[in-house]
Amino acid sequence: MDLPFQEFFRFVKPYRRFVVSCHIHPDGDAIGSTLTIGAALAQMNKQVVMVCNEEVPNVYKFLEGSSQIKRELPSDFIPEVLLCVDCAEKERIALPANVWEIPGLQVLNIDHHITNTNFGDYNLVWPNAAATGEVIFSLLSVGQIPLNHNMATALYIAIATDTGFFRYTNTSGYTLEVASQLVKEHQLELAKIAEQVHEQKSFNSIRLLGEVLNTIQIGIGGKVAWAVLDQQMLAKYSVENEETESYVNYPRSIEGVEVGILFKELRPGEVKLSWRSTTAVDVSKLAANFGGGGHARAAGCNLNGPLKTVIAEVLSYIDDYYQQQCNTE
Ligand SMILES: [Mn+2]
Repeated sequence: MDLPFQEFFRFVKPYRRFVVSCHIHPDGDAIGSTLTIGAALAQMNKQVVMVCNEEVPNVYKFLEGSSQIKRELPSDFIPEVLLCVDCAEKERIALPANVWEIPGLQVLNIDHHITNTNFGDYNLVWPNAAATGEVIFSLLSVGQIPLNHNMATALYIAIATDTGFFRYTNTSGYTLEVASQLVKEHQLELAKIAEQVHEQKSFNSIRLLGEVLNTIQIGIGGKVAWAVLDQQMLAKYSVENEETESYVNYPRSIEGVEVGILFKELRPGEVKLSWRSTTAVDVSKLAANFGGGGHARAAGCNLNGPLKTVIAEVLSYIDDYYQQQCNTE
C-alpha cells in the first residue's frame, strides 16, 4: 500500500516510541536520512532511538547527531514503530532479525530503490527520487516540519553522496531544486562539506589504492576494466571498509570503459564485486545474474570461490553479455 505524504503524518500520530534504522553497510544517504527523520520525529514529540548495527563511516561522523546512533536497540526500549530508511528489503535492515518479532510493531518503509519489496505496513517508495533524502525532504515540506541547519546538512549529504555529487543519471532537475533550497535556506558551506567527504582519506588507504591501481586490466574490446583487492593487500594495510568503496571508480573512469569492477576478496573463498558503469550498461542486471542488485550505474554482488576462478567466471559472463548485445543490435 502506498502512503501519500499526509497519510504518513496521520499514521505516526497515535504512536510514541519509534526506532529509526537504515540498511547494513550504511552510506551517506542511509546515515543522512536516519538523522533527519530521527530529528523530525523528535520535533513531533516522539521518543526516537536511531540504530545501526555497524559503526557510522568516519566521513559521516561530522554530521551532528551521528554519535547518537546506537549500535543496538536498548533492551528497555520497546518501539511501537520501526521506520526503515533507504532499505530495499527487510533482510538488509541494520538491526537484529528479532526486531521483526516485537508484538504489534508497525513498520514504515521510506525508500527510493526500484527493487524495494514494499515490506512495510505502510510504504513510501519513490523509485524516481535520487536519494531517500530527497523523499524525506518532500515529506517534511508537506508536513511543514521545519528543518534546522543540522537536518539540512544531513539531507544534503544524503542527496549529494547518492548522486556522486550531482553527476549520476539519477540527478534530476528536482534533485537540484531540493539541493538549491537546502543551500540557500541554511547557508550550507558546500566546499567544506565536500572536503569532509572526499578529503579525509587515511594515508594507508591512498597507499593501498596505489597497489589496487596496479592490478587494473582492460578487456572485452576495451569496454570492461577491473581491479583486484586481495587478502594479502588488505592485511598489509589496515584500512576500513568504507575507504575502499571508491576504488572501483578508477577502472570505470578509463576512456572507453563502460563497466568497471572491483573484485575484493573478503576472505579466502568469498569475493565481493562492486560494479560501476556509464550510461551504456545497466550493471544492476549484470550483478543480479550473480544474486546481487543495486542501481543501473552502481551495483554489487558476492560470489563464492577462489579469486581467480571468480574473475574468470564473471569476465566470461560479461563477454557473453556483449556478444548477445551485438547479436540483437
Ligand atoms: Mn539511497
